[in-house]
Amino acid sequence: MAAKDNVLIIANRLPIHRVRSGRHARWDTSPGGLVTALSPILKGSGSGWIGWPGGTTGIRTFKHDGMRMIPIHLSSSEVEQYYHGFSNATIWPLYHDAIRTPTFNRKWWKPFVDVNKRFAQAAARVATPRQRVWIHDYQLQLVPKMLRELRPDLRIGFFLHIPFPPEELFAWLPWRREIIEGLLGADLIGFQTTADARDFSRAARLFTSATGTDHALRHKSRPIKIDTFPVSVDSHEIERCAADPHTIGHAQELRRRVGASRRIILAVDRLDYTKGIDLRLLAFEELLRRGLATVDECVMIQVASPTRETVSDYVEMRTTIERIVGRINGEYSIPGRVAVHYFRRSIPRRELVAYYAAADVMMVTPLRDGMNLVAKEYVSSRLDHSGALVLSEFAGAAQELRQAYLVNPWDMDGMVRSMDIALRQSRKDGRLRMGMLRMHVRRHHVHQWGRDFMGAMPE
Ligand code: ADQ
Repeated sequence: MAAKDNVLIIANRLPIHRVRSGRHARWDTSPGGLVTALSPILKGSGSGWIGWPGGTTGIRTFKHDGMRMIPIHLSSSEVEQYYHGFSNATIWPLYHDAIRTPTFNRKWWKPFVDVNKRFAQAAARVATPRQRVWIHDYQLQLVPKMLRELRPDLRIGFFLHIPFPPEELFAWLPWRREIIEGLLGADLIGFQTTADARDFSRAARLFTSATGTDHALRHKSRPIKIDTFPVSVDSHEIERCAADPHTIGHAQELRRRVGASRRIILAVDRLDYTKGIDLRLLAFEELLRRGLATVDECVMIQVASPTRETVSDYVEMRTTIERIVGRINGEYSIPGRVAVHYFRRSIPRRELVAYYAAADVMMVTPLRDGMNLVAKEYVSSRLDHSGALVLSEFAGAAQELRQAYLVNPWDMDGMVRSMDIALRQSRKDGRLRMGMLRMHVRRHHVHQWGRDFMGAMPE
């Protein structure tokens, strides 16, 4: 997007948060895919960004990286009920195929409505006449309708970063009509895949008075466009980073440290139960158990950044993962040859690209994922067209990255087979696949995604 596209962004989190070390404090990038996607297209644009600054209190509107940051403060009970509760224990599991049973707690609904209202009111206050407003993600699904009521002059877009569930699942939600009517306040609603867009349109026709097709709905005499905008990465920036001598040196150092002759199987995720980390580790254990690979030949590196650490499902999952890692290492590691390196931390972007550049096989095997940017980041980092991507059928990215080794993460035999094939792929086959994957991501980069979405908004 160019500077003239001055757009107002509304997202649950601001793209930065305050980090304290000793007596000093600095702004650091907020974790997660939404910020990774939006930051590069908005930097220096003069756009405003309305969001929660995390734990930081008492700050007012300020400038950062050429953007205007407009903080929305939440009380600790709102964090508990709107964020950890309704957003992350009701909507998040429900929209991810109910991998964990969603909690339907009536006490969380009002705080969810109240916080959505606060975001809408802030936007109504700062938006210029007829400005384009781009609302993001599942925490703010009521904002489009609320904002339209306050400011009918605005042009409103909404993008859902996570999947939209099939109607059989969505039907569980006691507040299903309110949520859909909230979204229908937008002029344009964007999804990651055609299946998400279709499922939303069906649910809208079923649970509200909306009429129309999978791409064009009418509700209360207003037209609403529904479309697919697969999110992507800043492929040129990642390529620049991968070509940097520092990154190349770092990748070589990583390979030397784990043993230069060993093949590296890498996985990078937020520590979330949707990402399938436990099943992936079990598949690696099975690969070793069957003797298809040895610790002399390969090593697995799992980098997992902590999130939502106070939600009980996340605490449980972390314990399970740590137990599996301990068991694999206890069984298979030998002196100087650790089977699984497990890093539970966020690592800086530049370092992450060095990991991608060092990895022979990248495992991206979520049980359900809106898109998954890690898959696209890996592809962008493979400047010499080497490497293999093993990708879950249930990541939105699988709709585009057809030359990856596609797997069903629930199918243990299939996972082991794919890992084995990826480790043994011929140089020629690997280069052919990676070449095509790279071509796709280079063409469909995140700047194009931003332009496509803004281009689909009403004039
Ligand atoms: P996420 O669920 O956060 O995003 P993803 O798309 O993979 O998932 O993005 C994660 C981002 O965080 C990537 O840029 C990755 O590099 C980074 N990251 C992950 N682990 C890290 C670590 N240990 N250290 C440093 N960085 C790490 C949501 C949806 C996705 C969708 C995005 C964007 O769930 O499906 O692709 O939004 O729309």
